[in-house]
Amino acid sequence: MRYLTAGESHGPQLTTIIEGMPAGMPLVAEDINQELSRRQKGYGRGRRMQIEKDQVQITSGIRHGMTLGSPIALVVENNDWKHWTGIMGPEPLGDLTSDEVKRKISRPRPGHADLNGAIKYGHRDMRNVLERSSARETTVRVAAGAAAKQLLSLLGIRIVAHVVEIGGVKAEKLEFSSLSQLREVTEESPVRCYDPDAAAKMMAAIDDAKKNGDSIGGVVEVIAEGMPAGVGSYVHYDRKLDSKLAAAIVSINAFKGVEFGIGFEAARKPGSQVHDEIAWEEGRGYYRKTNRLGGFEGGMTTGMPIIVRGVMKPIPTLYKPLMSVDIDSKEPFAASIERSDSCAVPAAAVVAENVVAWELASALVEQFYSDRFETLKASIEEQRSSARES
Ligand code: EPS
Repeated sequence: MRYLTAGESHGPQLTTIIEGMPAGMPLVAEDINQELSRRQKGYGRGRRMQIEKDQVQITSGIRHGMTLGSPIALVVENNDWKHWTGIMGPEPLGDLTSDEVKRKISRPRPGHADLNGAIKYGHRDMRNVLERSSARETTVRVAAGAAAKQLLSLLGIRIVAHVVEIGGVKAEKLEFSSLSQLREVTEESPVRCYDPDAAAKMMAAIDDAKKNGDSIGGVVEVIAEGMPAGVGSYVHYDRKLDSKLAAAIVSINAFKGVEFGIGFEAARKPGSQVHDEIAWEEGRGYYRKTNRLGGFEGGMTTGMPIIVRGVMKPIPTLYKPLMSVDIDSKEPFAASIERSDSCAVPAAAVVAENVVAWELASALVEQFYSDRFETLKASIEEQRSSARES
């Protein structure tokens, strides 16, 4: 499966075209809208989220609530577009020079794509970069992920993301009884955190950052249960599923790192405290007594829960701007101030959940017969039972 996205943050709409989704899978707009609305929430979001109410339009690939096997096109309109038509429209400038276009940006924000993008494409107005590098694009990545989540859920695979750290405040590793319980609790938390004490401190840290014109980052964790063992590959570097998940996480705007299971702790522990002992039980088949490796061995799933964490840096758009250089005059200046979020970690958790879902669904579709959803389901069932008996 693959997808492309198109669209600028203040342009008319965001679009994605998904290819390779099996035919005969139930999928309706509501499945996608639920995910879009989850992504819009979160303590620390800025005013833009009050303007938008993201709703998908399905313009191809689905008929009478079922996938057809043809490309699925999904569109989400930007409500803010009506305020930006003159600035962002596709029509030629007419009598205006590009310098006279409102909201021109010549002062790149440190940490953002602005300067490198301008150098790459030769843009003099860095709005040409900002508009596409904006995290607004994650709206349709989530829309594509929502379709993938539907596929996983129909195959009995559940996936939940939660926030484990914001601005240096770490959540306690509290036990949860099931992924449904984790989902239920974190869905009610304004920062998507399971630990209520840490959540309160995270919100206070976000308030502080906002008051100081600053921004803060954090860590999100995605857990997926029910993947069959043996998905991915040890024979080809580019088919290792953990590497695909790592790339998906780091491709989210502002994400700078990724770890699986105990992650970087593995560097500090002996092998006997890193690897997971193998056991077998009638009816259940093979399992690991612990899950320190986070569901992967040799680039393939072990059948244990997949646990992947991503690190998000603070958003680079600051009300208290850092110093930069004006690309027209080459004079030092305080970087441009653009309206932004002081913390988008809770929203980014939803993005992480959806991009991981995409990679898992995509790996299943690649590995098993997948033109028809029913046959995909049957081949995965067969793989599950042969893994139990082998
Ligand atoms: C973003 C800046 C803000 C965020 C935006 C990402 O938008 P605006 O420039 O319109 O205030 O709200 O995120 C979204 C619009 C979104 O849907 O997540 C940025 O510069 O990356």
